[in-house]
Amino acid sequence: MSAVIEENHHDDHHHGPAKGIMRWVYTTNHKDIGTLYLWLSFAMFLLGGAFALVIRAELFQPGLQIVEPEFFNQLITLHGLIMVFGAVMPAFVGLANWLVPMMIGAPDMALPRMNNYSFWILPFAFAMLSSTLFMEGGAPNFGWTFYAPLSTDFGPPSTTYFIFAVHLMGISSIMGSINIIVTILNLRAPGMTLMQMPLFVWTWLITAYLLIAVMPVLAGVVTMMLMDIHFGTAFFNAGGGGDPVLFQHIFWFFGHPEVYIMILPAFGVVSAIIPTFARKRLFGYSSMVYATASIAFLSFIVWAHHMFTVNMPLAGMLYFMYATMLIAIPTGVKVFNWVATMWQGSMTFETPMLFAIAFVVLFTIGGLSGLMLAIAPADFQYHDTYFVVAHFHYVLVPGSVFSIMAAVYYWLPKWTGNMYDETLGKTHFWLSFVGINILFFPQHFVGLAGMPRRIPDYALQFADYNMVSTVGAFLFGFSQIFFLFIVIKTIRGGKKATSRVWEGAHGLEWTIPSPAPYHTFTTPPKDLTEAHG
Ligand code: HEM
Ligand SMILES: [Cu+2]
Repeated sequence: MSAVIEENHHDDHHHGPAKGIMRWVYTTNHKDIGTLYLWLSFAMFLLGGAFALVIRAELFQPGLQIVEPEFFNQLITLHGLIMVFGAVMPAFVGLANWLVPMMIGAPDMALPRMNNYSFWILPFAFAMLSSTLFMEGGAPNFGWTFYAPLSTDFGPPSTTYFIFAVHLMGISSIMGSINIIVTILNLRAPGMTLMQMPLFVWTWLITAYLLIAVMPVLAGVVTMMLMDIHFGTAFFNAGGGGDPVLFQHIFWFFGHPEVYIMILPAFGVVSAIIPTFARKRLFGYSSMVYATASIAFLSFIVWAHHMFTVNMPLAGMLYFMYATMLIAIPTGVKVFNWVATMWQGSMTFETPMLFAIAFVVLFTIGGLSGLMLAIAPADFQYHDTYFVVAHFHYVLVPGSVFSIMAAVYYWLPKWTGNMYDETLGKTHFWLSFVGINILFFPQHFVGLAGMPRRIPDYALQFADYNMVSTVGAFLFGFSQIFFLFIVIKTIRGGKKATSRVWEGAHGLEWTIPSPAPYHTFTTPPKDLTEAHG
């Protein structure tokens, strides 16, 4: 084993990191840039979470007036935008930056300087988006889906800054995706074929293609909004010969693949963690790869399941209903393979594994409510209710966010050289697990009973469930401050981590010391036996 470490480790050709703040401004090192993305994502998660807690406080009881309805709309809009574009997406790009080069045995990302730019655009984009709260007329108030003509004809003046911020985020994502694709296709260690890559690398390769395909669509629709607002066009204005429903088609042609952009990398993370703590190779590696590719393909052809109530032709409704149900098949393959990997494994339940198992169980709950939403006639009842809010939070929070937390606990010892405190980790897990289910599970029922989303007040019969949900929100919210404490504590010190860290782990990143040296694999690894689980 140490021979493999020595073999794969010698990188005495390079100096260490520069000193001081300028290190982070000028860095082109994939590990530094990974760290920057992860901290930005955590900051955005806390900001988006704070907005969510104010919303939940307002919804604790009907008739409360903690915030004005107008401001409530702004908070919901910014919460959705910041959580999706500021928390979840940058977190996965951060993981890709840290892990992809190490997992394929490459010295760095293929385009290091572009990597620096891709990151440093984001703080400006989110500063601009958040500062709309303090602008005349307030922040965008039309939901994260910013439907026209609500956004174009009735939006606040800050809508233009929102559009600029979306353009910047898109440029960052597209540059980041080009970098990931070029790195994976060109910098793999000699002898590592595509079907030998760790699944996390596969999920990112496919996600990067999705991003390159749909971020320009997002840029297109906000540019058409800009034209309608400032240059007198009428793309989405029926009075001017335009079509408001056209906006929804273009938005969701981006929007649905977008939700898979937030979950495919999570599938990769879970596929790395479960084999490690089950001490068994991943079941059905190639079927996992094909399932990921088919989910990505199907994600392009189902967008109008978000629009069943716009009065589309029956044929269209039937097509989008059945096409959406098809996605359950490759997703089912994945869940089956994770369960089959655990089956008769010698399992241990360290914190990453607890988050990974919770991901499988709770994401499946989110998937099942997704299937219910796909049934077009039933969706007439569910559409724009809290059932939809419960659905997407189950796939996004115990889904994407739990996988990111699992990833942080799993690879933090490799990044810092220190083991985190297992008892604290497990406490954070159980607080999050209980909090998230108290928060979102009751929302299924008020939704089924007809409670609309995006309203600051509601009928009395929904009060009990909302009270419970708000208690869950604060429990979950505060346990994330605890998570921050655990991460900082681990960075500062703790039990030293070995190179392998986890006995059952597989992957080239576990063949180098912990903490991972500033430069790794400057000479391609020869021994690839460890390459994937
Ligand atoms: C941390 C715990 C979270 C809490 C307490 C929370 C709570 C909420 C609440 C109360 C709403 C408003 C629902 C309504 O009245 O219409 C909402 C909407 C939303 N949330 Fe969350 N959320 C959380 C995490 C997340 C995460 C991690 C994401 C995404 C990655 C997310 C994405 C969204 C989106 C997209 C909306 C819809 C916004 C809109 O209607 O325009 N949330 N959330
Ligand atoms: Cu969708």
